[in-house]
Amino acid sequence: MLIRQRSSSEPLGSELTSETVYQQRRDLLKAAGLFGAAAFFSPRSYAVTPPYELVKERASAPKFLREKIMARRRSVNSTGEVVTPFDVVSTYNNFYEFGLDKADPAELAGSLRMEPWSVRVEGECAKPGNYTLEDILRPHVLEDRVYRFRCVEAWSMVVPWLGFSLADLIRRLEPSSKAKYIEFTTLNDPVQMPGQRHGGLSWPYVEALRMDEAMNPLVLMATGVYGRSLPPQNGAPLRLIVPWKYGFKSVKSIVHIRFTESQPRTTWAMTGPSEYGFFANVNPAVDHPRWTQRRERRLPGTIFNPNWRDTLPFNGYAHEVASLYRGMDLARYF
Ligand SMILES: Nc1nc2c(c(=O)[nH]1)N[C@H]1C(S)=C(S)[C@@H](COP(=O)(O)O)O[C@H]1N2
Ligand SMILES: [Mo]
Repeated sequence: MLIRQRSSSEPLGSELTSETVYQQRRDLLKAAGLFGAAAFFSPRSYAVTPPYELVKERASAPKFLREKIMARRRSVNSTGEVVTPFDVVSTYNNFYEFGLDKADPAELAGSLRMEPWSVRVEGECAKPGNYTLEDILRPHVLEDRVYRFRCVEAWSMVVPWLGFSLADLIRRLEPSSKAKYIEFTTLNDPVQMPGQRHGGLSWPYVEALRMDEAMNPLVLMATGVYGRSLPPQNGAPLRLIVPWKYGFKSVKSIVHIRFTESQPRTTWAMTGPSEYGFFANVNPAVDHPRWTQRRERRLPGTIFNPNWRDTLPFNGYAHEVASLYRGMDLARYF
């Protein structure tokens, strides 16, 4: 019974077994000569899914969120890759509202007030309005989803996010036939966000997806990571995760959602139109003007071992998303 498919309702191995037990199981399989076969025939099997330790809830997250997180659906780490440690995921951040240095957000975002939190929904939809975070989350079952995450700066991580499909939220909001895009905006509050007091980007941070991209089941509205609520530096209490696009599309700390007919003006595409496109699909064949996108540093690395690896088209999610771009010249629409 060691080699088998796991259904998504079963708990993760990491919750049931310690690292040692896992290692013993691996050794046992190896001894039985089964490990290679298991890895080859059953990449999603229990035995070969790299486990990860869940992290204890530390923030004083709202009660309803803690309850939702406890009741979440567990899913499999289908990347087949080892996840990046929580310590790295929560201390090496891009969140320019809290400074330009990777270490700034972990140091400065702790003051972000997440209660109360609401999201204003407007534009081409039947259900506009002001939704509290609880309103937004109420009907959705949260799920652990391990995704590769690739920054435009050529580093990458593997992260166990916790959230629900954006498509389910969009269906609730009933976009009209005129809605061709969905736009997301980050909180704009220079009192809480020191980076907004010193220029940098034009605030607030805005990102958007074409509606068919947004409806793809991979797109996650994340509210947690590593089995706990999101640390503020990772975009608490609600952020987007679009795993086949460069990290900058995954907008943090969302307070505003708008359905539009025309393509929204997004922050990075406005800031550097020759360097950052609207689509921003991970594409090893299209270099950034200042560096190659062929390879990436998988975190954590060291100066002695930067852990370089080849970047995959659509960050390895081509079979799920390439059809969205059929007939498009991806060098032109980068
Ligand atoms: N509001 C906002 N969202 C943002 C950013 C930002 O600066 N502000 N940085 C983006 C970039 S460039 C990346 S790589 C990811 C980083 O997410 P992480 O810190 O959770 O790894 O967030 C994205 N979302
Ligand atoms: Mo990024």
